[in-house]
Amino acid sequence: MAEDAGYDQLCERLAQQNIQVSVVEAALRQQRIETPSWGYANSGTRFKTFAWPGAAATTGQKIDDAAMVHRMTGIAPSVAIHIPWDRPADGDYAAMRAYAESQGLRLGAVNPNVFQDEIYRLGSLGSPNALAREQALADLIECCEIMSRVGSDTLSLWFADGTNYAGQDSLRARKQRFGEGLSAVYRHLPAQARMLIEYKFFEPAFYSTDLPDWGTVYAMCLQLGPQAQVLVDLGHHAPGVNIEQIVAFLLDEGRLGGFHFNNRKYADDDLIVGSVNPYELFLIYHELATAALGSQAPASTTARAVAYMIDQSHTIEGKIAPMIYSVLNCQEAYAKALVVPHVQLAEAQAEGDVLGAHRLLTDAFRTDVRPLLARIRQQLGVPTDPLAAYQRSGYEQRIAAERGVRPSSGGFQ
Ligand code: PSV
Ligand code: MN
Repeated sequence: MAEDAGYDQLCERLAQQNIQVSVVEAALRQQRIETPSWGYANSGTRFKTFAWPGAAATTGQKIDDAAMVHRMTGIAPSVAIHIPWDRPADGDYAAMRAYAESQGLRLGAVNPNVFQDEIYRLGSLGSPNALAREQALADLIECCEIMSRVGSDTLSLWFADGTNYAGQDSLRARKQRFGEGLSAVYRHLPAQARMLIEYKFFEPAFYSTDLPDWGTVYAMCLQLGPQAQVLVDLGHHAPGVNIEQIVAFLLDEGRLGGFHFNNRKYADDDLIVGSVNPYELFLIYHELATAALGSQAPASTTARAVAYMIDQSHTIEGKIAPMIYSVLNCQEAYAKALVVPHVQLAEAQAEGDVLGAHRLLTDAFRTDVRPLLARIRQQLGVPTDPLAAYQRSGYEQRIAAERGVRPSSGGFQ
């Protein structure tokens, strides 16, 4: 009842601001967030991994958990895979895909791991060791083939490459090796597929990182071609960086490929997205929603094709519940971005009404969109309080009893 009153009040306010509720609701029903297979397995810090009872130990279990997140939220219908962590022992990717589909899920971005083999001590594509570069290329090309087998159109690349000490390697040579390596991978991309390239300013390399920022990756993408786009991981910037401005720039240039959502206080903390800075998440969604609802190409088409993915590894808060909470935080941020009165905002901006424009935006951020989200969840046929429903479902207790405590994970079974 209270929810209905809240919903009616919100609709009234939106009508006054000439915002069509049907457009907002349709956008929310179409929202999609991909969850990461690695987020369901045990992982930790460099100090300790606290094994969570029932955490997924096989790719089959990761798929089961991702499917549960989708059943609770209705907007997380795909799961990203990481190779070799999710490589099937028998190489049967068709079986993996079929299993995911039987659980109502799609396999999403394929993430090659070219950072854990011994040969990658000095890097992968940027390594001074030609054998390491060859191995990396082979691993990356394997992922292009896996994409075709699992029906994925997204190759999501992140490289741990860099140096720890000044003088350790030639910075220009590393740049050139990356240019050559990425071009070779680009030639193996399946037709219509995209290659999303992630940057990170430090870690695990501490002196230089080969792809440290969006500008470097953007320049590489321009050389590679239109199928190469930039992936923004919210944890991969120095403190204080204006991420929404990076998003706006890349949208306007048609080169924003996707997101790895998470939140950070200090470095690449991998915390629940929106837990530290929900305002930043809202401002990012504001850029995306403004572009997607508008008609100015290439920003509008680019915004509509963005791959929204979560990249989080929870260490002490469980696995599935924090993933659900993360999806809900993205949904709430998007809903708030959708209730920004764009026409009035543009007018205030054009008039140079600094405070007026700012207030329009912050009023939208302060709007209680929960009654609207409850309505959307009813429309999607999922619980109105997904987190509470998950906690009541008994799933957590069941997987803890069935799977036990398994410190490591890997392989589709
Ligand atoms: C690296 O910090 C990263 O963000 C990359 O996306 C990896 O693929 C992922 O985390 C998991 O290691
Ligand atoms: Mn990432």
